[in-house]
Amino acid sequence: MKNDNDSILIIGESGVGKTHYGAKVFMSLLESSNGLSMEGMPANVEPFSETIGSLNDGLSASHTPANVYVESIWPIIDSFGFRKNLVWPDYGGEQILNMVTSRKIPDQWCKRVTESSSWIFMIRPSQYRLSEDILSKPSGTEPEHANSSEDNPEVADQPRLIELLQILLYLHKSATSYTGQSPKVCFLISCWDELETEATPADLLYDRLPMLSEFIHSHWINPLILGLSALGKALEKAQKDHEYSRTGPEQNGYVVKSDGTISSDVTLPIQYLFA
Ligand SMILES: Nc1nc2c(ncn2[C@@H]2O[C@H](COP(=O)(O)OP(=O)(O)OP(=O)(O)O)[C@@H](O)[C@H]2O)c(=O)[nH]1
Ligand SMILES: [Mg+2]
Repeated sequence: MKNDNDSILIIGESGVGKTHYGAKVFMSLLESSNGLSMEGMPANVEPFSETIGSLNDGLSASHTPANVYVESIWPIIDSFGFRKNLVWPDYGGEQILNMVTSRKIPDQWCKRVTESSSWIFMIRPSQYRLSEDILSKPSGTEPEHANSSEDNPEVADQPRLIELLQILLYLHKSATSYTGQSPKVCFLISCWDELETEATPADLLYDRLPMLSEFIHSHWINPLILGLSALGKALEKAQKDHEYSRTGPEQNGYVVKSDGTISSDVTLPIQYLFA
């Protein structure tokens, strides 16, 4: 039987955790204990195989080169027996930043945005500065992966993320104006373990990025906002975490549901989008 293809567009700037999440989803699909599982041979797994190898060794993997865009195709089955081919992308997050700062959308990205019916919009709060931080902290104190642009280094983080969402929504709406269908979106707050909070994902977003949170709530009546710790803890690139390696990546990592409860099934965001 032929499966339908279903593309989830993963949207996230550099360093939000796209590649590690992709690798973790892939590994979870191979376990039968989750709501979604792999049924059949995945195609083009290379984008994630290096990261899977690193995680098995208790190491963090590298940044994806800026010009790379690759798609892996995973034949999946859900708990009701529905099958599809999940098309999962990986790319260098600079491509997202460049679209916002240059306001030029490459044709391939237009196609991806307009043809996808579901988006996972990844946000890593520790990468962004609130406006008061910009006034109080000297530049140079940003985390390793802070997103900046040579063209426009000081575009504040929240307006930039809002502008990104507006561009994507505009593109999607222009292409689907006859159906009026807007994409299903999951806002995924990544690297949750580094936030050290008991808040629900929606409250955390409002607390850390209030302007972005207001924008999201003004556009979606009941937005799906979840937390994610793909790794469960921070890993180093050179220093192996033997405990992580011994227990295995499968035993680490979780999703924080809307009500603040934890699930070890990192495929939950996909299940919600497909529901
Ligand atoms: N603490 C913690 N760190 C994480 C988690 N997921 C990813 N990271 C770290 O975040 C950094 C960036 O993760 P990547 O998956 O490479 O991010 P990316 O979005 O693919 O970035 P680009 O390839 O640059 O676009 C890496 O150093 C990871 O080790 C997590 O769940 N918790
Ligand atoms: Mg990457």
